[in-house]
Order: sequence, then structure tokens, then C-alpha cells
Amino acid sequence: MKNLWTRRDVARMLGIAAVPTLLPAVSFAAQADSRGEDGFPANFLWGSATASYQVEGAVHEGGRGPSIWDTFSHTPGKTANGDTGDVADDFFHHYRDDVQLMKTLGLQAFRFSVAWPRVFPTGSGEPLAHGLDFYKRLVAELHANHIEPFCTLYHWDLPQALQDKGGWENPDTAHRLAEYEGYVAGELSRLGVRYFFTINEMRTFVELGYGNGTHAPGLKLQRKGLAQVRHNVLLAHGLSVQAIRAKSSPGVQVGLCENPTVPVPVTLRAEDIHAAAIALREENAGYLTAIFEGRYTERYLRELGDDAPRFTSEEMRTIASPIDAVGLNIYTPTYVRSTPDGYRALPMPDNFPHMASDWLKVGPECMYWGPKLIQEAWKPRAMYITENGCSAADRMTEQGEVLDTDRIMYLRNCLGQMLKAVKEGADVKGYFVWSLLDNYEWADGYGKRFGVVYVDYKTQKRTPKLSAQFYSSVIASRGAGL
Ligand code: PNW
Repeated sequence: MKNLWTRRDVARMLGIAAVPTLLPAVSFAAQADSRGEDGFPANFLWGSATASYQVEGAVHEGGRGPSIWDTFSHTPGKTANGDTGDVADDFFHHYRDDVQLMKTLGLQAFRFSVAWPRVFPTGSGEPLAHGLDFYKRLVAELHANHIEPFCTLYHWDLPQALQDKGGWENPDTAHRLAEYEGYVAGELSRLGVRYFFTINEMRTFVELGYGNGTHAPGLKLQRKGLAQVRHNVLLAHGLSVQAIRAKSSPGVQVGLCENPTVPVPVTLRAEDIHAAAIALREENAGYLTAIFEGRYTERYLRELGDDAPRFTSEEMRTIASPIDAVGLNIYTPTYVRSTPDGYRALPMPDNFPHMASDWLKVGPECMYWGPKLIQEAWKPRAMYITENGCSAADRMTEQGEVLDTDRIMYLRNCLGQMLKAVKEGADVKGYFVWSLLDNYEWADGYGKRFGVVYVDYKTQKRTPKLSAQFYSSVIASRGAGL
């Protein structure tokens, strides 16, 4: 690391005559030099992410139809405290102020999602004439403030009318998604939106929504039905990539956001690192592996046996339609070690440290191994960390501050590990903190706060937390000194 400040600079900052001679061993590298040697490259993009149902509110405005999350959250017993997204952060009406907040923090990009039922209230047919107005205003506001819009087209709010016809169990839903995505990408790309993601976290909404029933639509399918849902969703992604390319202006970048299982080798021995590489492909066989390789792994099909999905080779080619970027939502690691038949994913000890959400185990090394292993396995054209962040039990002090040093600890360590991966050549081009604002954390309701900005849900007042200052300082220094 380069020593960027002279001892005289340091003395001036500390308000002392001279730096004692004990200090020179310390390197004060808190500013990136012009070549970016100590931090991220100068063109690295810094942003924040949100999703429609988690922040917008205004569920009855503009002719929006109901989604499966309206139904699910209004069903007694399904969400913590019976919380719903009816109002959430009322981002639908506060977006101008929130864009100003992003600007103040120095953010350069914003990932948001479009609510399908605002555009097609029943999922298909003719789009509402004014269905995209809100998003058009949002995009204009972002552009006016030099913030790059990154648009997710499906972040889980399936129109209820399509669920009534079988939802993701019905292969027809894949075609409806592609029509909707082609239409929206066509409209928004003409306004200058350049980045589109087809689907957010297939794994989460499939496994939780159709597998264990804790997310909308709350189904608990058997293994066979679940494997077919996974396949239908993969196909929906592939068809959507093609529809977006067909309908949008030249030059748009198309990809998806996924939360792969990120294997972390338990030791640094070559065999455990090799085991992590095998685990990456096998643990994600129903998702990213199929998309990047255009086939299911032998092991995946063998383990499913008679429950394996029905598919054609043409469908597999569609699923593997080339993408320009992969968005990685990375929160937590899975430790693996080498075994004679490849690898074993280790169970998490009961007392493994976690953030406010039980599932969010603290293992920042996932931010190193994720990009490294994915780059090596699939050589994506570009990677973005489209989500990373944590829940914390934030409290406001009497002075009106939120001193979330736990979130700062989490972010500092994750960013440091990501920097290490980038320095070693992983092609990560940007980072989006989850989330800008505290918001509706699905079945956990409003009890779990993920924002770097605190939201008082009674008044909709926004208060940047200490972590917002931290993140802002990282952006300003391009991560030098992390
Ligand atoms: C992601 N899990 O969801 C989503 O993309 C966001 O909408 C969400 O708010 C964020 O991460 C934080 O949770 C997940 O149980 C939800 O492992 C649950 C899990 C993982 C991701």
C-alpha cells in the first residue's frame, strides 16, 4: 500500500506539532491515488437497490392490479405482525426527495424494479396507457441528477390474475413475462435506460414461495412440482432476454440478478478450493449453472431421478441465451470442504454470528469467493454486486441519530473482500447496497431494517444512518484504505 499522506499532513490533521516517530509504520492511505491503486477503479459504479413492493406503497393508484404479495400479505398469519406493503416507504410519492438523498450521498446508480401489475393489471393483454408513468418520471429524475438507472423487471410481484391460472406452475406464465418485459424495456430504453435485469433471485421466490411456503404465493409443492417450477422460471428468463433484445434500443445491457449459493472453502488447501469450484456448479445447478451452461448437471438430474423436470434441448438453448451482465446478490457464505465424491456443504454451528435476520450469517469472505469462483467457472461478460447489506436492530437516539456500527462492520468487511477480488482481476463493475431505505422485508414485515437510511413509518421521515456516512466516505475515497 502506498503512503499517501506525509507525516506533516497527518500532524496537521491531528492538530499536533509533529507526528511522533512511533507512528511511521502506519500507512495512512485513506484517499485513492489517481491510478486507483489503493482503491477501486475510477469507473467502478456505486449505487443502492430497492424493489417495487418493498418501497412504493400506493397499491391502488393508477389502475394497478393486485399481485400475489397483496394477497399473501393480507392473509392472516402469513407475515410478521400482519404487515403489508400497502404504504411501505410511499416511495411512489416521495421518490423526488429520495433521489436527492441519493445524490447527497454521492450515489451514481440506482436499482429499482417495475411492478408488473402497474403495467398489465391482470398480467397480459393491453398495457395500461399510463401504466409506466411513474417509472418514466423516476427515470427522468435520476437522469437529471446524473444517477444511472438499473431496472429490474420482475422482483416477485406476479399479477394475482396469473397466479389464479397456476402462476409459475403454468408454463404459459413464462411467455406472459417475456411479453411484459419486452414492452417495458422497449418503452424505458427509448428514455435512455441502458441496464435491464429479467428476474430477481429466482432461487428465493421459487424455494420460499413454492417450496416451503413462507413467501407468496405460499405453496408447498412436492419435489417434482418444484423442479418444474424452477424450469419454467429459467425458461421465462431466457424468453425475456430475447424479448428485451428484440424490443429495446441497441446497446442495452441485459442480465439477471441471482443469489447464488456462494461456497467458501473451509481451508486454503488446494483440494478444498477445488471442492468450492465443484460446489458452485452443483449448488446452483437449478439456476445459474443452467443459464451459463445451457444444461442441467448430471448430478442434479441423478438426484432428482423421476422428479426431474420435463424439458427440450431447444428450451435449454433459450435458457442459455447470452447475457451481458450477471447481477449477484451476495449476503452470506456456505462453507464447503473436499470429500471423496467432490464436496460437502457444512452445516452452520448454532452459535455462528448473524445479523438481525437469522439467515444472515456474517461471513464477508463470500464477497471474495463469489466473484472469484463465478469468474473462473463461467467468465461472464460483466458482474455487478446488485445486492449486499444487512438487517440490524436500529434505534434512534434522543439526539436523532442512528449509530449502526454493526452495519458498518458488516459493510466494511464485505467491501474489503470485494476489493481483494477486484484487485485479483474479478470483473466486478459496480456495487449496490441493499438497501437505500428501510423497507418492507417480505414475510418479516417492517421489523427487519436493511436501509442505510432510517425510515420513520409513521411520518415517512428519512434519516441517514451512520452507515450512510460510512458508505458515502467509501464512495468518495473509492474504497482506498478499506
Ligand atoms: C433478497 N433468505 O431476498 C431480496 O432480493 C430482497 O428483496 C430482500 O429484501 C433482501 O434480499 C434482504 O432479504 C432474500 O432467507 C430474502 O435466505 C431471503 C433470503 C435471501 C434473500
